Amino acid sequence: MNEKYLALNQSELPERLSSISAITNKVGSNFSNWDVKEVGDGNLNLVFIVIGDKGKIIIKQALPHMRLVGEGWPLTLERSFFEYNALIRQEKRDPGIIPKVYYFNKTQGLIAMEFLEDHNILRGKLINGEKVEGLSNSLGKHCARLAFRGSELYMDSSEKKADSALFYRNVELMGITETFVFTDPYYKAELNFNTDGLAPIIKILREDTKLKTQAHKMLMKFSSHGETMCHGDLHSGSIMCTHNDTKIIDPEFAIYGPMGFDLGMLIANYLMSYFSQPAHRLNSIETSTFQAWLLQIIEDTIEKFSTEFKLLWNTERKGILYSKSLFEDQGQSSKYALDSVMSDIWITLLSICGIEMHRRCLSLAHNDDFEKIEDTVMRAKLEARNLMMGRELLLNSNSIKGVKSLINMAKEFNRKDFL
Ligand code: SR1
Ligand code: MG
Repeated sequence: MNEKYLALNQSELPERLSSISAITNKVGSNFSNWDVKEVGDGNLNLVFIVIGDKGKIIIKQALPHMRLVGEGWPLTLERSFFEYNALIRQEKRDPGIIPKVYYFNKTQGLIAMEFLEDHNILRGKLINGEKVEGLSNSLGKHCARLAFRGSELYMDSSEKKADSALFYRNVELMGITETFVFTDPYYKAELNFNTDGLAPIIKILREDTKLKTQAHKMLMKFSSHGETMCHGDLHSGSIMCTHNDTKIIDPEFAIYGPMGFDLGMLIANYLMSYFSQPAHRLNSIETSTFQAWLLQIIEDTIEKFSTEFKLLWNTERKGILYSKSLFEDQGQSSKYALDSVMSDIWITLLSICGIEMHRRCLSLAHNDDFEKIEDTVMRAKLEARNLMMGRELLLNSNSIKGVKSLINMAKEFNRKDFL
């Protein structure tokens, strides 16, 4: 496997991986019996399930181009290096949240990891109306642990600086986010597409210079405020669940960026699921029941995040930021400082949430929550609610006080018709 990069395919994979003991230890060495399926449905990579006499494994390999667009959009294989490094850090900062990693090969852009056989992608589960026990607990705590333990609230300063320097080299994937998330939704970019009928809403968004300024204020934060390591792409397609267990996958977009980035993207994906529910449930009772569950998930996730972040603040704050030497050691409370940090995270979260709600309907990479709605008149009507709430979040992130206001706002936009 140390030869030049070559993309794997189903027929050649067994022989090519048969000499890697980290892999044969898991699936067995009788490679002629391996059953291999390519199951990747993401935007960037190949993903294989390999089943052998002894067990099953996932092989993820980066392609030298963007799978979604094709060979016309070349990409380096480096993202796999960043994904591997992010996985290691996620496991250290929140043990058990990622699939087990067995092997990494930089030249081949290849990671071998645990096959989460009983887990499914959260987005599909939400489209099907399946609830997940413990979802908010796992993800709220995870976002807090990743944010806190990757920052100089916790890390040794030189280690954190070295780590952020490493991840700042993930320029290609940062570039994708900078373009497709923060910029393309707000003008007629070449690769954009949208549901027919949304033109009046798009006009409102693209003519609003204050809105575009807010979006790029957040881009400045994203590209220049390396506060902590973020997963970088924490949407419902990067989360896998059983009915009561949650794992996070695909951190190839990992960056050192603002606290609140991951949580904002996650909440946006819950809100998009919320607004799309009328198209996926059989009747209004089912719709409102599942929508109520989603809003509860949002509320609980933010609550778990806050509680965990506060706990870490009080028990693990050993870095240079807001150090105990300035507060507790002087016999003073650090509550004002904590509230101020939390308030910044909240404003970032709301703004990123609004931007993610925009890009998933207007830019290149859309969500199945809306995309699977065949009736385009209905899709446009539901997307319009989502887009307009995204606008409200972005314009008024400073004045939305608390999660209850966010929940009430979602209910209000869910009742409105904009088209
Ligand atoms: C062109 S890549 C588009 C999107 O797919 C990934 O999952 C990220 O969300 C990225 O923005
Ligand atoms: Mg991904």
